[in-house]
Amino acid sequence: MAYENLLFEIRDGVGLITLNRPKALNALNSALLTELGHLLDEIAVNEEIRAVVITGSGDKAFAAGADISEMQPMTAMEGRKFSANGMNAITKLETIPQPTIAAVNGFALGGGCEVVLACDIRVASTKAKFGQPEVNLGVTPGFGATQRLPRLVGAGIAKELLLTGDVINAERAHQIGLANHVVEPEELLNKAFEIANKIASKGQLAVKMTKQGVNEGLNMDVERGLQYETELFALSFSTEDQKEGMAAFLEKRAAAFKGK
Ligand code: CO8
Repeated sequence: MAYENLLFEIRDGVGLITLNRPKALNALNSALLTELGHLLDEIAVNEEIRAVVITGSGDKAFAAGADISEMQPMTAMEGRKFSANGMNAITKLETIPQPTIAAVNGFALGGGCEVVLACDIRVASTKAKFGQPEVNLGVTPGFGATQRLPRLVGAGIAKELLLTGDVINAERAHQIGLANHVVEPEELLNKAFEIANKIASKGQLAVKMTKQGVNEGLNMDVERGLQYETELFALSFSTEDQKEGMAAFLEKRAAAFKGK
């Protein structure tokens, strides 16, 4: 499928998605969000792709939020549809089997920050800025921030960001656990790909089951989560990768995983 608001390429088993509306600071309109949902559906079933990096085009923004000019005249029901479309696409980032890494190159505000929150790992450039400024516009977040931000950084810090609309820099984002790493702008994609390539070199079934274990476990009580981990662990022994990974260790050689 051809995309008008996204760029996509595959580099050695790592998918690179670029949000591509630079004139509007990559603001997320309906067309972009629909395309993102379709692209993630394609990625989810593509076994060639073992990790995904997502970034914004241009040097200013990852995404400066949902598209305000599209949203301004909306009725409540139109707003609901807009939110559901975005929620659907952004939740796919969280639930596709492959790990996702946000490479935050500039403003990640509102819906842009919510895309970042749905990724598994976040790398920020020193130029990145994060915030949930929805209260400045008289609306609540609509693509997951009230739920994902407190789970990531704790309710107290999340509420301060959500209720004040404050924009924070990369260093503060790192301090609160919103960014895993902060690097110079020219190193951003290298760092994101370094992590993605490392993940891509591991046993892929184990990688996917581990992501699933964390995601599903966060919605369970600890006892059921631990039981779920036991089941995933058992399941990993049904794979060729488990036999190969452990044999390679014992034979003191690198494992040749097949993702089977
Ligand atoms: N939507 C639409 N266009 C935008 C957006 C946006 N979110 N952000 C920037 N743009 C456009 C500007 O209108 C401008 O267009 P033009 O050149 O045609 O005038 C162009 O991008 C460049 O922007 P600026 O001139 O404003 O650039 P500055 O460097 O002066 O400022 C900022 C950069 C600080 C990032 C500024 O653009 C800004 O504050 N943007 C809006 C940030 C914001 O409030 N984001 C949150 C939006 S709300 C949201 O995301 C809710 C998500 C949930 C939705 C739920 C559905 C119901």
